[in-house]
Amino acid sequence: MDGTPIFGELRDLFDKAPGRFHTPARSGADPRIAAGNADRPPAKIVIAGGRGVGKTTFVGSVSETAPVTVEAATNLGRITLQRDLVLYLLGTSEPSQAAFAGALGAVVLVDPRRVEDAFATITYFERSAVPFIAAVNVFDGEVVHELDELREALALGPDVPLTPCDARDPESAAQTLRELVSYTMNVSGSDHSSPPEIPA
Ligand SMILES: Nc1nc2c(ncn2[C@@H]2O[C@H](COP(=O)(O)OP(=O)(O)O)[C@@H](O)[C@H]2O)c(=O)[nH]1
Ligand SMILES: [Mg+2]
Repeated sequence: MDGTPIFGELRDLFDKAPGRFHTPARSGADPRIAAGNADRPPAKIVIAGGRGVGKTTFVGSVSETAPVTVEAATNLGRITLQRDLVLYLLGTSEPSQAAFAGALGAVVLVDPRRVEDAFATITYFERSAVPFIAAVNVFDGEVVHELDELREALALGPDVPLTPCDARDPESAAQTLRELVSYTMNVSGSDHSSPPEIPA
């Protein structure tokens, strides 16, 4: 990322809680995600939301490699925070995936012009053990002036962070990841090491 220290704060967050985000390999998990350094297994963040909301753009802008398409409409990106700490981003519009097991959190991207596209994804994560935040992808450079209205339209719980983001901008995407990681550390009483319940 051109030497830009955009991941500095993210790195610091992980360092504040060593061991907190281990994502042990689970049977059935995608081996490309489950495989990793034995010292610190890779952490996984899901970038979710409806079609065309900017998931691939987000994963691509903040990852050190071009997103890899692992199956239809699912992209994988990678951020090496430290030599032994790799963060995988899984961009997908299909929420009910076994690959979500062990994810440390999810960013649900929202297109402010069609918020209803995010309903199913938000409901999915509300019912799962995966903590999530919502990020409004600011299309057309328009500042999201009515975050409160959007929160209401999305029926977001009062404690779920809602943040504007520009998926095309690495700094903005990295900031969104920082907010998610910071939020997962502050959610009290939840066990983030549990996989989400995958509906049959
Ligand atoms: N103007 C603008 N266009 C965006 C932004 N994010 C994504 N796009 C465009 O929206 C389209 C859909 O984005 P994509 O990342 O493929 O969405 P996905 O289906 O969720 O993976 C693409 O043409 C992107 O270039 C954004 O923040 N602003
Ligand atoms: Mg895509």
